[in-house]
Amino acid sequence: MNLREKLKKSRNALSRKLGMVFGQGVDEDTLGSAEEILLASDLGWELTELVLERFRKEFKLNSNSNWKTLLATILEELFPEYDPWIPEAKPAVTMVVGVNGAGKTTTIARLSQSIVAGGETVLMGCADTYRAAASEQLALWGQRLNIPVYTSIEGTDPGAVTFDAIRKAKLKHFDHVIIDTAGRLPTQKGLMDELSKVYRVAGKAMEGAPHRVLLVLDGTVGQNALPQAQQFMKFIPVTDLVVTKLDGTAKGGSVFAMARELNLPIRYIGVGEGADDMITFDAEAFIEAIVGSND
Ligand SMILES: Nc1nc2c(ncn2[C@@H]2O[C@H](COP(=O)(O)OP(=O)(O)OP(=O)(O)O)[C@@H](O)[C@H]2O)c(=O)[nH]1
Ligand SMILES: [Mg+2]
Repeated sequence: MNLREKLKKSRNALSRKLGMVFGQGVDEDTLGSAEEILLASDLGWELTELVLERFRKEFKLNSNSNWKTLLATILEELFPEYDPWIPEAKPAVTMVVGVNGAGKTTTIARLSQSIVAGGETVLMGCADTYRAAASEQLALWGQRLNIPVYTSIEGTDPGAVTFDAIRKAKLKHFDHVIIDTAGRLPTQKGLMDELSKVYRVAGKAMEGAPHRVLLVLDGTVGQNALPQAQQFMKFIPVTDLVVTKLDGTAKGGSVFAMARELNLPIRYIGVGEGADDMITFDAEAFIEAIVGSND
């Protein structure tokens, strides 16, 4: 996959524009214009100021510094190194949560596909029981990718489906089970309590489950996804982040703010609607794709 191409909008908004501004050199005037560009790229106020401060310092010392190298260095320092997730339990239970339409179901399909490609087995469980269309959507992915899906009829208790899916995965010796949940807003208290319940029920079906909780964030929402994410984290112990739809936005800079503010590893990013349009997040590659050389 050509990540640069997929992240073109963000690269144009950030790197190309900065290139035009810094073509005249880095000074107070051009830093003022850079501020606008960084904010428009959705880096957020705090990070924007941090970047500008580092630029001021560096260019005072050495006016011949390379702004791209410097920016890439600053951004890379924002991402702590996280160990890869290596599940010990079998089945390893992953629960996927997030607001409506964030890309949860698509993420589950893609993740399952990559697990199968790696030679392991996975059961996709649908605890989004409010809409018949939700289980149909997951079932359709299952058919397309040839991956088994556990669903129940509309209106079933999401906890019950979660319990049964995990039990089935255990009984049939699946390596992974991934539980899809209904989209919800953190302001919907009843639905958020229900999510906590699904989480607890998973632990009853299997000790230690769920072994990870992925919070899926819509990249086109950018900075505004942050307060929502923080609310989710109050109800359920989120362990990892997924940022989707980064192909459709110029706000790729928000990924840096998400990593910093939420202090959780970003594991995957979505860069398209297809089954292959998700990649394991790599800070260096991501930065290279949006800061890298000009077109
Ligand atoms: N362009 C683009 N579209 C995406 C990406 N990920 C998901 N989508 C689209 O976003 C829409 C919603 O995706 P779903 O996976 O159904 O989202 P969801 O969170 O399961 O939605 P609900 O179950 O309704 O809460 C679909 O049209 C997806 O094709 C992505 O990385 N890029
Ligand atoms: Mg869904």
